[in-house]
Amino acid sequence: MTDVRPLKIGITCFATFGGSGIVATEVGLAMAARGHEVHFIARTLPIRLDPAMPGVFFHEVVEPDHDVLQPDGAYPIALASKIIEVTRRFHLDLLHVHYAVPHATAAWLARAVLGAEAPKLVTTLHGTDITLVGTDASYLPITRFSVLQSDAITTPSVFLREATWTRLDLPRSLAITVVPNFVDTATWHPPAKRNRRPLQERFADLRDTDAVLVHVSNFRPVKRIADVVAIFQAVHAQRPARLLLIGDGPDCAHAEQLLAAAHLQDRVAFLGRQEHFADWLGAADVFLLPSESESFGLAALEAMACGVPVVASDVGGLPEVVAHGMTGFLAPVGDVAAMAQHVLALLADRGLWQQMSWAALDRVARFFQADAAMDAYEAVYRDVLKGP
Ligand code: GMT
Repeated sequence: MTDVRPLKIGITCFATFGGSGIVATEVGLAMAARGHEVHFIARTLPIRLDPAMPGVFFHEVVEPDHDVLQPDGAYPIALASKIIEVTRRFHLDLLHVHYAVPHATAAWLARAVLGAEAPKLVTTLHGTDITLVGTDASYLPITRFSVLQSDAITTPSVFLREATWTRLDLPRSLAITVVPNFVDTATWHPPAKRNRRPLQERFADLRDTDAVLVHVSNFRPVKRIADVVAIFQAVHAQRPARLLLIGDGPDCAHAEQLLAAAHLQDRVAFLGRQEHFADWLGAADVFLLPSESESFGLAALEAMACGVPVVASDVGGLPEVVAHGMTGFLAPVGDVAAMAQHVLALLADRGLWQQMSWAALDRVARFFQADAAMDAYEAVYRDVLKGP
């Protein structure tokens, strides 16, 4: 008989602007909507989390104020302590942690303390936890150990599953379930009518014929912001264009410098961090994601859900999201000339653009629906709870 009782689920994630926190939050909210009780355990309220939703609880991880710990911080210990406290108070069935270190590590510690009362552990890996942090020689043993302590492991792409087996030197017999990231098409959809008014408010001299390119990220080196600028510069040299930059991070200032040096600062709007940017995507022609590495590329999926073709790097999990030649174009990492040509081809041929826009919507509807992802995660949860 299938076990259908509502579960008590603890979710741990980074609360900052970033794909892993967003996916964790959306999973938690969707599970609560399915009748489960969901406890978010994080340093701050994760973005996009509505703690007023029935069945959703938020538990803040506060690092104890001990002088001796001040200089070094004690976040993983504080997190493990909070997991212990929440588990004991609410009798959690399972913990679903997002991003290997320190979350799976803290969960392992909490479970060791909890012993027989320990909840099951599901770890979702997101990308840089394996490709960057996890393979840093000093973190590798702890990442590998923490991943191995999980009752179930998931990745958002086949690429990341492969990278996890290879880079952590794990046997392929170790089950890793691929659950692709997803979008809620009630939020991420094309506008009923293309509305350029918000653009006109940003750019007083905007013309109807100006092309609009968008990039969304955390502006870290892995996103290759200089390539975003170079692609935009090459496109703008051929036809008037505007660039919307959404998000914030260490490479924002560098982008500003590059744009100023190219005398393009008036053609660009820095919109900062935004929780919901579907309206901006609704006014866009092409989404740019020329990353160095990307386990999935959630921002590209959100653009596709809004009917915006994507031009991105042919790397990591991006080919699993963007179908080259159908919902956008892929080019080798760093090949800004090819990416600019792809953008220009899309801008020059409205028929091609429309075809790709529809294909993007169709691909999202077929492969990246929230409900299908929730069914997959629920199946993982039920499976681990059946185990010893
Ligand atoms: O995009 C980032 O660098 C943030 C990072 C994160 O950990 O929040 O995103 C990763 O997880 C997302 C959700 O699964 C993926 O869509 C991103 O592709 C992935 N980033 C990288 O692999 C660089």
